[in-house]
Amino acid sequence: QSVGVFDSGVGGLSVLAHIHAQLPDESLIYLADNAYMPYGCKPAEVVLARCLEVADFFHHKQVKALVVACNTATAVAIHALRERSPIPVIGMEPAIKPAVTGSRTGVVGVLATRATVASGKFNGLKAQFDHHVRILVQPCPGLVEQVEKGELMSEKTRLLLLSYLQPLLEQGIDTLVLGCTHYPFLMPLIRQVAGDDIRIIDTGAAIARQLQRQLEAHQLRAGGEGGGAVEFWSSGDCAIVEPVMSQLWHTPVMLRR
Ligand code: DGN
Repeated sequence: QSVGVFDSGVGGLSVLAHIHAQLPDESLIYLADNAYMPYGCKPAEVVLARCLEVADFFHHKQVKALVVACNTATAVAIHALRERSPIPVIGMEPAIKPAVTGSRTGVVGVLATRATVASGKFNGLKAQFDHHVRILVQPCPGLVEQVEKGELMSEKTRLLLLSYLQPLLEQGIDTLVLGCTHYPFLMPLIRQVAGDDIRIIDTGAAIARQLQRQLEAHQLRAGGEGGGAVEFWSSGDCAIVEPVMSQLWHTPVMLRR
């Protein structure tokens, strides 16, 4: 039995990479829901309905656990997915707690999509910590699209990122939380713009550890024989998505639809 992993597009590959490294014997099925990309600027009902359809796809694949490798989808759909699903469902959450704990300046930045930033789940999380430090939240429309095009280092991406990061840097952040699974692919550019002194937190590794704990707790860990295969699916146009996935996965990907 495989573990299912999905995102609105290619961003969740940043999480998939951590899972594959942490649990190399687990077979994985990744679905990029490109036909409905981006989730980040759609109304919550639309994202929720889509997530339930994606969950049906994985139900037919008989996966043993589901990872929602998208902060936006987690923020709007994780409760509904857990309610309807007998298997463990693991979601993303911007890593505000570790960011706050480690901040020296007491000013922390969070980059995320508009939908994540507008969600009750995110605001509830933020409210737990913003007495201790200032949490500056920056929605970043357009960044997901740049990653979907594979434009990780282009001038257009750099200028967009600069416009989002500059105000945070001017207000003295020392820590930056990547609250969208697409953004780790922009790490080299974020480093270039933000400099070496800023601590950048990506949640992918923590999610992989959480998946491991859940699989162990439910006695669902792979036996070790013949596992470790990764299957890639997309609801979008494979001719467009496949090259970008191959670029981000650092290996030619055979995409199914
Ligand atoms: N990768 C998604 C996230 O983590 O929020 C965002 C994708 C989108 O559709 N905007």
